[in-house]
Amino acid sequence: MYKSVETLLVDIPTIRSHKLSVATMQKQTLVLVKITTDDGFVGWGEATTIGGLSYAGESPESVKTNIDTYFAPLLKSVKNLNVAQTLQLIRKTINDNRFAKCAIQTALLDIQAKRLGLPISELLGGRLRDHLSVLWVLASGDTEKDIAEAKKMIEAKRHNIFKLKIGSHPVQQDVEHVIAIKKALGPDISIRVDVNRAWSETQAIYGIQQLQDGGIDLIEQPCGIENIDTLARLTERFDVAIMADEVLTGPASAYRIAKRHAADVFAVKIEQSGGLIEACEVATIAKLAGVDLYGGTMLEGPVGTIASAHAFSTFENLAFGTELFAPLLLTEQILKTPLQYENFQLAVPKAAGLGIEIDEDKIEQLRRH
Ligand code: MUC
Ligand code: MG
Repeated sequence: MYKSVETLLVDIPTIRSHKLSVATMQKQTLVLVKITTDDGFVGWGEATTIGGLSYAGESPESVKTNIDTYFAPLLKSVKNLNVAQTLQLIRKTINDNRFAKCAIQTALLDIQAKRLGLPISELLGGRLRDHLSVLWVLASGDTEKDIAEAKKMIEAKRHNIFKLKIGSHPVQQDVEHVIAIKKALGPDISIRVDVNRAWSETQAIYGIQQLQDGGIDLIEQPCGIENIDTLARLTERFDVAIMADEVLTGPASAYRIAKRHAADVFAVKIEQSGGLIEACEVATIAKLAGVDLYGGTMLEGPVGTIASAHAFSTFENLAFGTELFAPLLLTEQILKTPLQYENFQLAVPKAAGLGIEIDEDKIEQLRRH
């Protein structure tokens, strides 16, 4: 059934340095998985992460090793199992490795959807929208450069919502940076912040109060992930929406966070969830618990971005939009036809499978050997 499973590491410089509290990126390493079947179908998936091991517990190199050593032989041994049974076998045989599991699941769904002649969204219950709102992340590390970048994006009708990466400077300095950008862009532009776990609870109380007073709309993962009580107390204390990101690692954690009402919003990510199907389960838990949704990214290239778009297109309520902007942060194009970003939105492809065509010659030029 599955003839080959290849994992490719593709290094692509970013258009500028991208500064998070946990890492400063000058390039992104796309982790692409290509699965080929005996009867000639090809499926693609992605397991990209951020800053090696500085963001999460899987690195590009560990994903490649684990797929090549464990997932690939298992998949090649599969006989007469459908996709659901194959995914169940993987879950039973391999612990953790959510990013790798997501890439494999994406490729299997890509193959299945191509077989059926349908977009992947239709295997996930069916899309409710063909376009997704997409914000831009300002993370140059310089207030004036961020303002100029945002103004260009608004004028080009590319993005009119911005997320600011903070947490690498003293709290007051970060707050002043955010408020200066909010003032420069005006009341109609939504500004959110992502602290990426950098603040203690006391720092968070001090920082969030000022951000709330300054008209900021969303506070993402202000504190560490070890203790959801902290997040719950901040959610209870402030009117401004508090969003769970790194702490949200799939359906089981979604259930725990929702039960405790430790966040107003979930940043759903297909990789953090362990796959598109699990991301949809996270969305259902959120719906039942009255938690709003936001479509997150691990800064994947076009494969992971479009896989995410298919999943997010099925969510009933996507109140905070998405951040599926990362292909635009890369200096190289790996698709034959670029993704369609227009009028502040990304189009969800309608062709079968993921609905994108990979430029394999380009990947061959860029991949690590
Ligand atoms: C994160 O923590 O949200 C998403 C956008 C970005 O710039 O970094 C990622 C990770
Ligand atoms: Mg985040």
